[in-house]
Amino acid sequence: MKVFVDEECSLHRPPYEILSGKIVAYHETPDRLLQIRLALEGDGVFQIEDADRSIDVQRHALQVHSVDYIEYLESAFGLWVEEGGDPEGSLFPETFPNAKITQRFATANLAPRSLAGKTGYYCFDLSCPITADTYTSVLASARVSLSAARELSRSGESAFALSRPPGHHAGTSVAGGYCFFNNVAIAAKYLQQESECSTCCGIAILDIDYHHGNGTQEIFYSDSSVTYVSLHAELDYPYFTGSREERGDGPGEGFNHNFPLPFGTEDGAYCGELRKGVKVIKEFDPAYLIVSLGVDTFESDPIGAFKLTTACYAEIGCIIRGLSKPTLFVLEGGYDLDTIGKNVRTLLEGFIT
Ligand code: SP5
Ligand code: ZN
Repeated sequence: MKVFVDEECSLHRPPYEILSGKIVAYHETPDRLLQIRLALEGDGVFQIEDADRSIDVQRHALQVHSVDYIEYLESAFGLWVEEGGDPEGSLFPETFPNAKITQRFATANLAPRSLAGKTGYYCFDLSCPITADTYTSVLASARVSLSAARELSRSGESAFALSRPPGHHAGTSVAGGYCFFNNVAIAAKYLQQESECSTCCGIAILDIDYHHGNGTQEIFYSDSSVTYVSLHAELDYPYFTGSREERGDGPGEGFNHNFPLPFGTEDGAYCGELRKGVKVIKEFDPAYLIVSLGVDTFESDPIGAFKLTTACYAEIGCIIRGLSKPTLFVLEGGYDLDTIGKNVRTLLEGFIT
């Protein structure tokens, strides 16, 4: 299997985030990519390939994200430094446009004109600081995803996008949960455009990250050509999305499927729910499958609370293979550096063998 990479994915390196009121070391680090790459290379099972630098990433990102959001991400850090921000520092929001203070007022749906206002408007938590290198890595991450998608559309061969920052929490106009561009959504739109019949090119997105992919759900919520299936922790971050009742809207009704699971979920129960999700995808019969691949479901993950073992990842790979679809795997979360490489490799090997 081909594995796509781009060294610019490792430039974004914020020193800290704020969780539970505490300044903590940033969980989503470049070492995550390094550990996975070390586990995949060396014995010829996986072929590492550089992403194509000539891809116009912004043009593809515009199929998913609003132009004002993209322009904000590109320009925010420079504007902040012009206002006196530390060139070595991180731009964080200080307020958010909570609907309870904005929704009754006429101007409240317009992007604020101040940089501080925009920084809260385009973000929903304190895990997406913007540094000098952030946008370079955001582009690189989507480029890796697009390069792997292109491999899939040209050869029909399944591929893995080994990229960061991750994407599934990023919505049309909002960053959060370490995510800025929604790499999976950008790949899905690309695959539809490349296919001979874009309106009938069904795509299934299977999200097995520990957290609900609120961004991916939002982007395709009214879209009947993309079915979104997510297994995630019921009572954990991002807290406001991911219930079973969220089934899609308008033409997209019935094409969004959430499987919220309890804290402490173990291998057997997880695979049982995964088989239900896979059944939904089988009935949808997509042209392509995209997997939001997070291994923060592992028992020793520092921010997840499921209890999956490494053996379970082999089973997950095998269950996904049962769909017999050209499959694009895109990295999302997984924060235990000692096991992330082994777990990703075990899942991909379960899929190919
Ligand atoms: C892509 C991805 O996996 N993003 C996850 C972002 C999660 N951010 C909030 C984490 C909340 C952690 N709660 C602390 C529990 C410590 N035991
Ligand atoms: Zn996650």
